Amino acid sequence: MSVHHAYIGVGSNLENPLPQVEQAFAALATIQDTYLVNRSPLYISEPSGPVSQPPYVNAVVCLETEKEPEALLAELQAIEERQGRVRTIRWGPRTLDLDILLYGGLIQNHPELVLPHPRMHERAFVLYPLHDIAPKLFIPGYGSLGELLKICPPRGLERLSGV
Ligand code: ROI
Repeated sequence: MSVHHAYIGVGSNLENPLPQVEQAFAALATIQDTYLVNRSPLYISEPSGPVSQPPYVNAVVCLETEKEPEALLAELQAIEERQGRVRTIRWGPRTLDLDILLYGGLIQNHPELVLPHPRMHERAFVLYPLHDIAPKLFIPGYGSLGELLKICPPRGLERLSGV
């Protein structure tokens, strides 16, 4: 059984986002054959995308897991559902969004799960919290996290101190 590092993007902008994200950390820590290694500070971020909606709370978590990517994705979707996620409009607001950003050095293009996450390299609300917990990370296909940060200003992004 091999162990992989998986980085998970966490986001919420409905129904009390701060407790939603804290509850998600707790739920991620209970996944079988998986260990929660680290979590980033929390950030408040302006919504990106075409739909007008409230600001997000965002963070990134590092997991060590024996689960295969698709099995891990199923666990994340179960947590989203338990926290009341309703999939309505694309790019719309959500109580909880859990995205697999990276799964070790894996590159895959399956329709149900593209790795690395196809938009992570241009999203400040992903790159900055990721850098807090893994500053030396290399994103397969995109380059070093440090270089990506240099071309992605932290616009509309505010780190909450003390968390
Ligand atoms: N914008 C921010 N700031 N944070 C998110 O987590 C987030 N998630 C999304 C879209 C709608 C693209 N915008 C976001 O899915």
